[in-house]
Amino acid sequence: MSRINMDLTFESQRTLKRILELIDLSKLTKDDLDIFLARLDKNFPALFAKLYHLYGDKYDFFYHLQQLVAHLAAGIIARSGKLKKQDTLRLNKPDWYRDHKMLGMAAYVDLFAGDLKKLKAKIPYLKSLGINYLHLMPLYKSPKGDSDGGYAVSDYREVDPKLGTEKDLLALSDALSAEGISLVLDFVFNHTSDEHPWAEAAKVGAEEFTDFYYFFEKKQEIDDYNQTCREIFPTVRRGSFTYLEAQKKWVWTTFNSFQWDLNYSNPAVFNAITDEMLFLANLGCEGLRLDALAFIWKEKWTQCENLPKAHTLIQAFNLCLQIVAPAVVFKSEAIVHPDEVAKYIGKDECQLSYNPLMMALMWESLATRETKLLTASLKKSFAISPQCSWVNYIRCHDDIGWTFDDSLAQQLGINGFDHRRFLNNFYTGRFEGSFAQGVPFQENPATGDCRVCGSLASLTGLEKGLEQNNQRDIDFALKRISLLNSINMSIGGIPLIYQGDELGMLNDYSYLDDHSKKEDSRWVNRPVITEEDTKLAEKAGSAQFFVKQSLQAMINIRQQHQVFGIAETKILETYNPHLFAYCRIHESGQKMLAICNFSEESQSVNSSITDILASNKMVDLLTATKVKKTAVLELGAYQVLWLVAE
Ligand code: OTU
Repeated sequence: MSRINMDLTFESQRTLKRILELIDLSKLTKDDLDIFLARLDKNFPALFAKLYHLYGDKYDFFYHLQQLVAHLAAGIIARSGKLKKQDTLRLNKPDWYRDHKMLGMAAYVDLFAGDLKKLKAKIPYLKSLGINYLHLMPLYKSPKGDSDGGYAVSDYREVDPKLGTEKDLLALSDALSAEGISLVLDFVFNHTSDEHPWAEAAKVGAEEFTDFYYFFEKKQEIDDYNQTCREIFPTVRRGSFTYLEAQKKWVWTTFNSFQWDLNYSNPAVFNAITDEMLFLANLGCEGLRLDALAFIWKEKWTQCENLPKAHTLIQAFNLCLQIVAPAVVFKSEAIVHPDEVAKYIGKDECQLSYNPLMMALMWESLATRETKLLTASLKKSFAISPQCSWVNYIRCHDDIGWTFDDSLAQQLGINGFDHRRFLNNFYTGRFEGSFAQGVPFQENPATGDCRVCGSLASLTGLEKGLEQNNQRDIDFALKRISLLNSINMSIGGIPLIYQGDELGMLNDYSYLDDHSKKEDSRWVNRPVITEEDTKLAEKAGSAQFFVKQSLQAMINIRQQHQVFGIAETKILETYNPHLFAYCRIHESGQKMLAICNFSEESQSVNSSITDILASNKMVDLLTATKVKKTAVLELGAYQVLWLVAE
């Protein structure tokens, strides 16, 4: 083992030396050259090892490596002085994303603001909320009509003309950074649209591009793969392949038929996509969301998901960023089994990751009014590297997938299959007595699998409550919203608010009238946010006002206490099936104990749970009231306590 490593290190150094002699570095300034060489010195051996592992058996490996180093040099040249300063800043404070002031929002440019220029005008709104991380949904050129909400990219370097121009994007990026808001962009690198120039070239048989995607002439080939691959969009088409009439070939399409999977077994694809990635980095974003990253490596007779070489690839991309744009971090979008989610998280891979397990199980606990699965699962999976951070969320632009660990559920007496069916029924209103108003997504008749769509407010019961004008139901829904928000804001990680959820926006069914959207129920939770919506949340007494105010109050508390930032999270047992509790422990010794009631009945907990605070006198940060340590603590319906020692 060590011998192989030693050899690779030696070979990497020798290779780098040769490459540097061959490529033109004359366009780099003296400073840039120094930086470039220093970063290569640090990162090239690892990059070489990864790429050798992926592509070492290709006869033209060296050629591609040389091209890559040339691209990296060009990336440094293209990076602005301002961004280079940001690189230094971030390198000196690498854990910036764990700060207690971090607060994210995910938004569609058009739905949230209209276009990029108008979005600039919304910066004061974002600032008033406390947002300092803004994820803009894909804003690149994409096919007319259905483009999977922009996730079918036709050109990574061209802004969707509906939204503006590259100049507008740069202006926005500057304006955001001037206000201390980190821009996060999508890196849709598993696939391109079938209208991307690479796809167009492949269609007409341009040799260089036929290996950019996975094409198959024999049906047997795709039948083989379909035996082991999970179907992601089964209502679009069965299996993972699309037949191209004109070419008389199948093409790999994990998602929609117009989204062609890139072939990363081809080193030219790695290089080409690295170029696109560096372009995005040089626009000034500080985070790249790695879309559908679980699918990027394929091998026959496997699930073609979460394969070891997918990790190698992401680490290689990460090393390229370390060399050119170290201010930029990766966010993993792995909506998969929790053990697999964890594998993408690491300083050298993805520094940030969505937390789909907690998201799904908060909804699970709301439905069951029980917290055993949430508690046991987070006890097992919440802790990650202290150099990394969760991005916690309640809702996003997608569906809710029930990605919990079946074997752990089994230990608690829960059958995974039946439970998912129950959850799907509950959240799509098919379960009697359910408060939720959601819509099914991608029901698979073969497996019974299904996911759920709907806005935070509609899934928690606000839509039904308002419709029936039932104050009791409205109050419960508002409490459920606060409960979920409270966990998102305090458990540890960057809380990500999905646009409109801060305003208590309900489902939007207008997608049913749009033929390019009606088949994709995720549009139910992608409403246009109008001025009226914003105003309604300012109208004292409205349900929406309550949603916004209670969220804002939590944000304000979060910003005042470091314990919400770089601190350890301990998931606690409450010995009450309806309660969920955790303690945040800051290195200064400061602690915050959160206790949450997931039922509409009052619940009590033995006060020994507060021993962890080591004080008889406590304060609930949420209500700013003193709490005395008596034998039992009482929590009202859906009540949450944020206890600290007085
Ligand atoms: C992502 O999600 C995006 O978030 C979606 O909006 C896109 O449609 C999709 O990729 C394709 O670009 O299937 O329903 O198991 O769940 O990566 C959401 C992982 C999705 C997938 C996830 C994907």
